[in-house]
Amino acid sequence: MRIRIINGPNLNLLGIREPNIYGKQDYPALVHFIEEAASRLDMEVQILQSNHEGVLVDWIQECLNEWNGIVINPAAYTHTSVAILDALKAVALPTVEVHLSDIRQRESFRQISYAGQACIATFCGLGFEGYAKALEFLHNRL
Ligand code: CA2
Repeated sequence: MRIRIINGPNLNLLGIREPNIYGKQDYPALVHFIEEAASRLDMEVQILQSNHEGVLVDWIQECLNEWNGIVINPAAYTHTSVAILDALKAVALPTVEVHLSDIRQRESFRQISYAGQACIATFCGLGFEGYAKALEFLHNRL
């Protein structure tokens, strides 16, 4: 099973600030964590990160006929991007949304998720573990 993992803006800066919200570990540690979780489940993953909305849309579109599912943390674009929502709807692959923090308990503008409307599950507030849960969910589902 081949899963593309797409991370949005500023996640590459993990660990440098706001450790109380996003944890102390950096982005390479997140990549390592996801690779270990995928290997335990015998899943093939490709882990990508971009700060650019259009690049994220391109990566979602490319999944068509190439990948079996998507795990996405659109970061700030979660709360603004109809383009990402439309791309997820267009490819219509099983997609799981992940957020390190619990966006439901934060500022009101973070409580709206456009991308989440095209996702079959959401894991938020679990830190890195949310990515492992997302992979397990897709593993059981596919
Ligand atoms: O909780 C999440 O995973 C988020 O998707 C993370 C985003 C935020 O905009 C979403 O509302 C929730 C932020 C990504 C990283 O932001 C940083 C902020 C300060 C220092 C380093 C990273």
